[in-house]
Amino acid sequence: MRLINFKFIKSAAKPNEFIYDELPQIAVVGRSNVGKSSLINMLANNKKMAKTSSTPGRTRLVNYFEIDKKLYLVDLPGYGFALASKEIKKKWDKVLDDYFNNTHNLKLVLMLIDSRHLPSELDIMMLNYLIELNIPYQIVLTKIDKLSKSQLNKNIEQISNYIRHNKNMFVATSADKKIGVDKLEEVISNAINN
Ligand SMILES: Nc1nc2c(ncn2[C@@H]2O[C@H](COP(=O)(O)OP(=O)(O)OP(=O)(O)O)[C@@H](O)[C@H]2O)c(=O)[nH]1
Ligand SMILES: [Mg+2]
Repeated sequence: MRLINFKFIKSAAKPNEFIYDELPQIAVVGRSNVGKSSLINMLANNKKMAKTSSTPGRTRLVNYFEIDKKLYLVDLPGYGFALASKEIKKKWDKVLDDYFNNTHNLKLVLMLIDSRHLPSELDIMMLNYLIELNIPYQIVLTKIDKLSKSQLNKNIEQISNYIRHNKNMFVATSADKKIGVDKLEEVISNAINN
């Protein structure tokens, strides 16, 4: 399935602002700066769809994008922004927790991990959280353009051993080089048609 028409619907900060209609939702999570918004822009083929920033921690809200009147792609707040105050961190975690606990039409989470690094403690926490809540997820590696082919293969091996997930299950992406669009479209269409 091709994803064609992206439309920004709204930003939400709390459960009474979330969207609960019948359309399936696919959420994008990952630490601050991992490339969530850039990935959405890559899929939308529009660099201005989701706000990206070199300043980590900009997307503090749940941002809903409707695609082809078939689904919502949801840009979630990044976790683990080192410079955020405790107060802000608490609020972010709460937004994530609220979103996952209240969104019953959530079909899949795209869990983004930077291909250059081993997953952080917070990534592991998020992964365990998804497993605990029984939420289907897809591991997506980002920024692969920053690595050589051999370094990428090495990192994929290490990351897969580290989190004990089969490396064949990873989707490797680059928003810069537009790598991974077909695979992501396939993953998303499978998720909403199940
Ligand atoms: N080279 C390269 N840079 C990328 C890629 N994806 C994202 N970036 C850069 O990484 C930075 C962060 O990207 P964002 O998409 O804003 O990250 P985010 O996960 O949405 O961050 P928050 O909203 O702060 O949680 C930006 O400077 C992007 O240009 C990629 O595939 N390749
Ligand atoms: Mg963002």
